[in-house]
Amino acid sequence: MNSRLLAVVLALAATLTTSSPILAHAFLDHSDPAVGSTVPASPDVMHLWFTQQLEPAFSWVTVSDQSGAAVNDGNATIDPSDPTEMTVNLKPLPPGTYTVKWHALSVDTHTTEGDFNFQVGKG
Ligand SMILES: [Cu+2]
Repeated sequence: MNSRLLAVVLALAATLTTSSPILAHAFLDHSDPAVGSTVPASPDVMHLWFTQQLEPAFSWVTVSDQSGAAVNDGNATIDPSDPTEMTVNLKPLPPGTYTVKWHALSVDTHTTEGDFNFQVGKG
């Protein structure tokens, strides 16, 4: 194989490996409380739904207040009957802004992560 052909093959391989698997990754589909939403009262539980099934041992979520203190009560759990749903209990939340950070390992072995805010209003 001459060097010009090799360069073309390598460029094509790079394109395929960076673009093709993206649709298969587990991204956040929606949550409750919803991304960016304001809820009137402290929710007992945070639900996150993903676009793909998750590996429970390597997927987690934390919820923190504006000082950075964790307000999730225990670790996240993945619903065995619906492995696209991750749930975490919450401590009682005073009015304020909260940050949700999630990390997901999907069943195709790809990891993704992200964060978003929601607010608890004054009721
Ligand atoms: Cu993937």
